[in-house]
Amino acid sequence: MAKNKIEKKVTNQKVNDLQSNTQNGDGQMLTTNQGLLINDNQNSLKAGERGATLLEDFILREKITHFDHERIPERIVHARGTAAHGVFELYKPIAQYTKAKFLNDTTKPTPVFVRFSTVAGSRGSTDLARDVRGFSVKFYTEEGNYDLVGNNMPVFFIQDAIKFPDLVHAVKPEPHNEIPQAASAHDTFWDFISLMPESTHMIMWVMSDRAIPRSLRMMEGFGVHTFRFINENGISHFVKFHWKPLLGIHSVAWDEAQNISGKDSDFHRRDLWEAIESGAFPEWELGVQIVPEKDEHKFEFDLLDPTKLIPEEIIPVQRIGKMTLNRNPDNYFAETEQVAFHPGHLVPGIDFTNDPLLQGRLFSYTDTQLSRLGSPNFHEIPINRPIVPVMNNQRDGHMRQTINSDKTSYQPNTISNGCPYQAKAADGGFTSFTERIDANKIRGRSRSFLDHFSQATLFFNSQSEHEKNHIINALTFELGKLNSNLIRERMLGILTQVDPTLAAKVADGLGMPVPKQPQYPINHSIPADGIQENYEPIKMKQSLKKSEALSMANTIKNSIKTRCIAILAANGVDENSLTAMKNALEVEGAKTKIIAPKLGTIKGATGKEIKVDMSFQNTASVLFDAVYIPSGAKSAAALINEPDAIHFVNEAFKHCKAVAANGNGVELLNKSHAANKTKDAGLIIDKPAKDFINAIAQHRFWEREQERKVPA
Ligand code: HDE
Repeated sequence: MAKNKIEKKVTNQKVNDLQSNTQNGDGQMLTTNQGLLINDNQNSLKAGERGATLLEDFILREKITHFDHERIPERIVHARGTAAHGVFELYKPIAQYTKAKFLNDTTKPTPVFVRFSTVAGSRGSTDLARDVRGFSVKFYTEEGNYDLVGNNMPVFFIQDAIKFPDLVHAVKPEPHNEIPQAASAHDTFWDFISLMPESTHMIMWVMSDRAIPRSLRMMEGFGVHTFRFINENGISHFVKFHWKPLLGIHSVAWDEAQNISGKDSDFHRRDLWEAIESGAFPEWELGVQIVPEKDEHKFEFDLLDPTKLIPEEIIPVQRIGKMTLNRNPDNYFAETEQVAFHPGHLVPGIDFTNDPLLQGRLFSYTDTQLSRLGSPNFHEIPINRPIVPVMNNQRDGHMRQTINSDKTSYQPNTISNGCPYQAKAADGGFTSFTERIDANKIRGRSRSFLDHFSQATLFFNSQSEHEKNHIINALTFELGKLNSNLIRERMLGILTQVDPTLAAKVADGLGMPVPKQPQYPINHSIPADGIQENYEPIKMKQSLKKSEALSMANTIKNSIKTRCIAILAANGVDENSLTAMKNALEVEGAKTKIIAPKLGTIKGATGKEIKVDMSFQNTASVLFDAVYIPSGAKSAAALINEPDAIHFVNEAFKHCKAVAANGNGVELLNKSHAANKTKDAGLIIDKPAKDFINAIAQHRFWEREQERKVPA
């Protein structure tokens, strides 16, 4: 009798309640996927000790079959990514613009999951490719998931979604030999770009240092398109989204980027991971530029054109909240790889505009998840699940997780009392913005989209001298890699429309004359009015000549938090000179590593043992932000005898980093290309730690590039 009672209890309990979804294996025995305990995980089942393996070995077959199917198709674009969890905290409600609850409640932080990515390379490609970075944020709000799927550049290459497959085919490795990986410096990319004058503004960004960030934590993010905010009264405002990093916007040098790709192709991924592990949580402020509906046409460009930005001088960015990334994923595949973003994951109070690029994206993202994640049930994967219940009549499909226990899977119904029922707008039901549309159905482009150069010129003119030089060098590098002179010539023609000096300098680097006029493709884009002879790009009035916000030179430079400083030392190093600087740097939040000729320990001048973090064999100066050489006669002499130590200093100097030396440490400096550069503000010789700290906060001394070329 008693036994029966227990059995009944077990049968009545829902199986799901007995199941667990997380597996960390702690203290557990090995099982098959059916929960069978495994007794031997070393040997397959054989006919005799040396015999053939038996087909009946279901344990072997289950294990290998699962392994064979471990990979899923990588993303067509943005395949290489890294992600983190965090929270978004609102500063003050913005009910005047939007009814979105998470933008009105300052008391509840909204959980987020953020995935950063490069665009062109495959999943295993290098982090430091010259490329746009994806910046996708999933807000798990109480009204469902809201995804802000943006980039680290505020504009895009093309104006219409129909060109996206062409763009991506052009930038991906060339189809005949799959070369080059994660690089735009090849014929097909520039062939396409030279025929797409609308990409010129974006090209300025991609050739700038924005395309080689020092850290994912030190780059801006942008929603790119103009979106809409809708308030409780149904009033719409246009909005552009910005993410502003609290560590400032910083980049590396191009030569450095190429070296990092070899020395540590996971550089950005590791940097993000380590910062979060160490408690130095990356932070961005969410900014919005707001344009009232009535001002839609008051700009010198079209708000719907994704190749244009709204200069911050014209519409300031209001900072409305802060995002902090505070937890690394537990499992790369389950979270970072399986997360599925979509610009169409909206909440009430946020809506689209008719930007033709955005409109195309709204189709693409669900479609891509179907082939990548293999099922319309991708929203059930834990990382994609909203924090609110999902109630609808969608059913079944591959890998369905939900066990719907009701009888009805249709609506309206009476059997389930009409449930789940439609939400009224007043109860938070989503309603699209009522936009008046009265138009002919046409395949064409608005004439207001034909200004392809004014903002490219604005961007170039807003750069500091060194940033301009980097753009010129990047274009010379990329176009120099081409096999086709015709493509180079077409690109030079386009550059003449941005800035004559830019075109002249790139042409000079390529050993080519500047073309007299650009050649535009025939039938490139036919304006909506169909007057074909007017399809050529036009230049509109651009009243603003310069925008401070577009130059990284104007970024915050007041902190050395999370910067990595190399301390070069060998036996005989002066312990005080080493530890005083090390401590001073660490107090400011920097990370230091002691680098010596060999791993293990070194002995200080007074005999104290000092642990070595890295040796010249397993690290490189490109992985650090600054270098310090402490005093100690024996140590300096040993380092001078170490070609790798001199190379380390040369490279740091070449990449315009702060380099400090005290006492005998200066002797090593004098053997390097940094020798006798007393006027260089980034060389800190026999000065207190605070001078070095201030120099590191400047990030780089780019002016050094002009003064002295270092053959490192
Ligand atoms: Fe995407 N894009 N995109 N894109 N995009 C994808 O979706 C697409 C565009 C962006 O971390 C894909 O899930 C089309 C602009 C990011 O998982 C795919 C068009 C911007 C990510 C896709 C664009 C972006 C993607 C591939 C032109 C900046 C990575 C995998 C109409 C605002 C998301 C996936 C992540 C990913 C399509 C243009 C940003 C194929 C058709 C503009 C950050 O659906």
